[in-house]
Amino acid sequence: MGTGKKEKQRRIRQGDTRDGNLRVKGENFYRNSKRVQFLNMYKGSNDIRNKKGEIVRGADLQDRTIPTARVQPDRRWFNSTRVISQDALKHFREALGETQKDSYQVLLKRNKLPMSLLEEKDRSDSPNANILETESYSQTFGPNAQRKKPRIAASNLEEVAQIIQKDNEQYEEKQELNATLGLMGNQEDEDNGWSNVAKEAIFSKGQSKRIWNELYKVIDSSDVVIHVLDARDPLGTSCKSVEDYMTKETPHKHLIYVLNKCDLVPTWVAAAWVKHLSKRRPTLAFHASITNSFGKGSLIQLLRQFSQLHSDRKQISVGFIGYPNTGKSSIINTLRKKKVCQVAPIPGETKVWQYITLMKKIFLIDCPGIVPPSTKDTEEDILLRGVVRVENVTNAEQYIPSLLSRCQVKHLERTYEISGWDDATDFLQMLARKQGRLLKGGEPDESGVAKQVLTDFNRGKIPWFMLPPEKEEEEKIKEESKNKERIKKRSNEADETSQEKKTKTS
Ligand SMILES: Nc1nc2c(ncn2[C@@H]2O[C@H](COP(=O)(O)OP(=O)(O)OP(=O)(O)O)[C@@H](O)[C@H]2O)c(=O)[nH]1
Ligand SMILES: [Mg+2]
Repeated sequence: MGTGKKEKQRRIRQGDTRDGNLRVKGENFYRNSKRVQFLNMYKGSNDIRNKKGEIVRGADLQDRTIPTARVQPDRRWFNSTRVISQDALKHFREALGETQKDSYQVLLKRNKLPMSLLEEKDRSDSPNANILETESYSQTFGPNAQRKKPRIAASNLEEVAQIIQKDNEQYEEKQELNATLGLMGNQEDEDNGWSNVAKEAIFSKGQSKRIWNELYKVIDSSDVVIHVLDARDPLGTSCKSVEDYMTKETPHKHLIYVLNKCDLVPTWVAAAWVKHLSKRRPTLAFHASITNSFGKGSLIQLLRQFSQLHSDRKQISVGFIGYPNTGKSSIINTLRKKKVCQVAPIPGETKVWQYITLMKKIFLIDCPGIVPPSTKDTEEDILLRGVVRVENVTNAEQYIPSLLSRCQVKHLERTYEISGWDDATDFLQMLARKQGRLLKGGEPDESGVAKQVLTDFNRGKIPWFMLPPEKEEEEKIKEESKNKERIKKRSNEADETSQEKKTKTS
């Protein structure tokens, strides 16, 4: 470091030929005010004494005079600064909780909100007693305490039994959910060589670990998940456990229903189902067909809206999930107006997930069909949802009675042009004779015909549909009133005839 002259010498010596306004070493050796203040702190730290050696003025830190300074009274001095009053918290919870639960509203920038405040702890698992929730503090403790005896949850044995039953049901539901949520608890039992029910292997289609892994891949990579339902039996083809999983683990993903195959049911049934399902989630009616579709415009419009919501992203992915054979791949083909996914009238056509570009900003993901394992579903339920390939079923005729119970007689009569059967066996025999499907010795080929009927049922040749719960009740009430009217008419007629007889005899 040196003065300007020395510095110039050094640069010449070292061959530094740069010119311009270079900062040279030691160019500015003046101290600025901050530095001066800092150094004075050291300087001024000595006390000043008089000749006798008494301190006249103490060093800075030895000074005894009390400065006039006041601390601002604020509760932040005494507490964590992240404090919110109970009222404000309650208000926040109510307002945001409502928005979060409403599937028609979207919370943007959720990670900037204190979402953890919304989650109230699951009290059922915590051993802490929450006395103050049932009794006020002053009634429980202190001189005015009124609580003498402990409160017992049940007053007699019956109530205890009820409580236990309720707990048990909750526990079983939880177990079932755990079994379906990828942990596949049921499967392990089967690996050990035993299971609760003897089930044919084909009835576990769509439940394998491989398919569930595909499902999780699809859910993980999509922002919008479209749950495809069969309009003929939407409740049967909905996967409750997957929905529960999504609301719990991925609440920020949008889940909507698409009611496919609307062409196979009357319009009023589709409308009733849309009304029923819309209470839970946004629902669209759809008919997948490349040439003659329904609902395509509104679905694309909805996807566009989602992509606008996430305009900060480069693209959004839309996953299609649902039971096998509900038409997930067909919907994708319809949206693209081109055959981009393999489609077949047999379940399990799509084997692995597949990415398809719909627009620059919207990607679609096709997923293999999944079947949530459930202990409640019977084999008939599974078969009649079109989950299983009919040709692999043994003794197909055993499922015909439940099939007949789901269809109306007039539809069966119209489809097969036969009438007047008593029961399922009679129906099959009649049909076999009509179609000339006989075995050796003139025996009707019941199992072959049964398989054909099942296939027709699943492919939509036989019209059938389930009604939403509200409609079902309405229909019941209507039928009851009709029956009553009929009975009234009959009794009136009987009265009239008896009166006529009386007049004749008199
Ligand atoms: N009538 C009618 N049939 C449909 C409709 N959508 C799909 N299908 C038929 O349903 C069958 C199954 O369609 P896919 O698209 O292969 O079903 P998927 O859900 O992809 O089935 P997996 O890949 O096995 O899970 C096909 O034969 C389609 O022609 C629809 O809206 N109306
Ligand atoms: Mg498919």
